[in-house]
Amino acid sequence: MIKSQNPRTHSSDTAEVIVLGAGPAGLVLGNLLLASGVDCLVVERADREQVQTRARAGFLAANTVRILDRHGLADGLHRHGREHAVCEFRTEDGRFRLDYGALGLGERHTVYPQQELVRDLLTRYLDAGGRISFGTEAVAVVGAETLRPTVTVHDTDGRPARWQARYVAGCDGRHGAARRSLPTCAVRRHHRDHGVSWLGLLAEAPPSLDAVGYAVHGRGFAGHMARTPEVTRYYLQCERGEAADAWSEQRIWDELALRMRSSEYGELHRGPIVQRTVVDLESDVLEPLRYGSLLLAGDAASLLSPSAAKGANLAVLEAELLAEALVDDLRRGDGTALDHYSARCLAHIWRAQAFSHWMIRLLHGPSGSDPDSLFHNSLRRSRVESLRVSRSQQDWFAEQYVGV
Ligand code: RFL
Repeated sequence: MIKSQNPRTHSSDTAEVIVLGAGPAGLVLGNLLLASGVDCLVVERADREQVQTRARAGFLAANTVRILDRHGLADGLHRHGREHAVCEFRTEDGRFRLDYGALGLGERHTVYPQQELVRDLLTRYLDAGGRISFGTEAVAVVGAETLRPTVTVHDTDGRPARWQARYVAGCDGRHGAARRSLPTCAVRRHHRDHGVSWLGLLAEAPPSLDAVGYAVHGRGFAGHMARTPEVTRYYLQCERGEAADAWSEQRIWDELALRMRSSEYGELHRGPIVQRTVVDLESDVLEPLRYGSLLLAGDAASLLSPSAAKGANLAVLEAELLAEALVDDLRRGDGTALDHYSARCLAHIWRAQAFSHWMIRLLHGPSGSDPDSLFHNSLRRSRVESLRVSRSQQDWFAEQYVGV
């Protein structure tokens, strides 16, 4: 039996929809299903504290805010989030700023740490009587080709159990049970390793500039993104396979200062590094996102490199599309939207992948001085220069950068 946070009167081993994972995708989906009276159960491997303190994304697209607004889930981000609309590029050819909020569709980001959004969504879900089982690992989805799929789990005490639903929503990320349960013959997996790694850092230090900073340097890329007035995310391109703790704090700050050319453009606000993680820049997309009664959303459906800051935004968008489709099917007996769910999401996913791929090529060049490296670096410089001088290129950038 499930030790759920809100047992209420539901039968504890069945639900109309079992949602795997309590990240942005799973919790938006859970809230929307609950609001439509669909009996759902969220299964989450981590405990509540871990779920609501994991620092990851922070830049919410305008459309993400609209979705959360539509469902009354945006109070926290309106209270504590901050609007953001400027990028600054620093390269060997100088620096320039793009006020992307005044370009393209005129949309801005809202900076609001992902863990705060997750906390809001979780609180809302539980307050509304939603059922969630923390500390419960989904092992596999069995019988997805039938109308009664089963999720096998290890419950909070590590005991095996089987829970049944009409649908299972795989929102359990790239390494979750949903992906593992898909027969290889039923899905195509597109995977690309971009051959670049970033050391992702969270510093207890105020932002050093009033813009997202993208620095291209002969020693590699460096990035700066505000999170809160006290916390800033930085990225440093590093060697593939390098351990996150191979860098001392002194070396991190010296390297960031060098690559961001702080002696020319202003010193960085230094502070303790409170989180570090190596991210290999990869793209990964599954097609289709449905196998019978199992549907995928968020990182379980597609993985993007953080270069375009789209992952959490796609997760929210897909969760809304999936909730609408499931409600149509379960409440109105109309499965049309479920049939189109995969194609609708994939249109957004590939657009985000294309932009993220473009960003990777804008921000990284080969390090050698052989003819091929020199050729590719000249192309990269030319791309940055086009962005600096071409208004139509800037409009395109702005639309893609904030859009999902
Ligand atoms: P999540 O957030 O990974 O949540 C999945 C949940 O599933 C649970 N889980 C399981 N539960 C039960 N059984 C299992 N077998 C399970 N396996 C996993 C996990 O514990 C977890 O709670 O996926 P979701 O909901 O799809 O959301 C995706 C986003 O989290 C992700 O795309 C973003 O964080 C990516 N990302 C960014 N996205 C943006 O839109 N803007 C950004 O600025 C941004 N910055 C980032 C990022 C990701 C980063 N990392 C860590 C790769 C910065 C970084 C450093």
